[in-house]
Amino acid sequence: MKKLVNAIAMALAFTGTAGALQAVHAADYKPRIIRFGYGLAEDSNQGRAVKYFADDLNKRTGGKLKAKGFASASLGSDTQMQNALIGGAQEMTVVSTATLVGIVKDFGVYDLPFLFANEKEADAVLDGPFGQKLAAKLQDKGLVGLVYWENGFRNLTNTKRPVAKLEDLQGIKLRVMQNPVYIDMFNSFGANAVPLPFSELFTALETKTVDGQENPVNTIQSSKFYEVQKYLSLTKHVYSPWIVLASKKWWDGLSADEKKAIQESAAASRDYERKDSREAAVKAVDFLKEKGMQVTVVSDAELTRMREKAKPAFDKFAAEGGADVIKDLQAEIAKVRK
Ligand code: KDG
Repeated sequence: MKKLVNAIAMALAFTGTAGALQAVHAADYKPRIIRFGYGLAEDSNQGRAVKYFADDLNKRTGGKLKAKGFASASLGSDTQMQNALIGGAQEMTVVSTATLVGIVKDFGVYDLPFLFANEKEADAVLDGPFGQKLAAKLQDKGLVGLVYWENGFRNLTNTKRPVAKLEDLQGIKLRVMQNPVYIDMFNSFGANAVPLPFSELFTALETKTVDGQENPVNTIQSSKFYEVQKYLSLTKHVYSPWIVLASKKWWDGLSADEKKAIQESAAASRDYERKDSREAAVKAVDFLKEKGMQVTVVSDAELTRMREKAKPAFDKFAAEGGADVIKDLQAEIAKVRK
């Protein structure tokens, strides 16, 4: 009897596999190589998520769609890769939404300080109607926004002094992303904001072209900024999303099955990346302390002062056409907070 049960189980398993294989073969997948460029190191939360996406897509399409990750801005900076996608010279990338403001200005809303209180709010808004509607605006510009990943809450580092209050930022040359909200915000804090591409940041810190920078702790760890930065201040001043992009020129040539497979693998990679990034962030501060960084937890009172100081940056973004998108985003956040 046992032998019969085993035989039936084997037959069912074989049928199941055969069924899955049949589904893959029936789907309209052509053998394709997908160049997926990104800015962080291969051994980073960003690099691990690109690998996860590539493995998942390869499996999902029976080896037909092969994404190849190119780490450390080897295909160019965020803006250079965006332009390569628009021109059809590269298929995919993942970038900070902050670098998209030259293409769709409304993405600057994500750079406003102290918007999201936690990851739950960020996930709900980014994956909900607001985030999807904003991503859809990229289509007219030659880009397809697939999913958001988590870059994370941003914190300050520098070589000059511990930053526990606004006055400690006075005169510090602080590298920021090439984005008017970041430039205005840190100048209003009393720092000297220096916009630079991420790919030039480590060298700028090493040569003391700038005194400091601000990024999530995962990036401070994976980009080894602890080798050239002494002081870390946990401000969590902005929640920074990454967005996974495809070239619209390339995307429009894909079959419906190929688009579906890429969208499913992108969604699976989003869930993996957020979990991986949050687990890594919990351990990153202790790692950075072990590497000799002096960590300052900035008080809520000081964070309130920073929020007030950043108001001109907020108001300027609103006055320059951002008022509606700020209102819409704040309404979505309020729904999650209820
Ligand atoms: O390529 C780097 C980007 O993915 C992102 O990490 C940018 O946060 C960023 C920064 O500070 O430039």
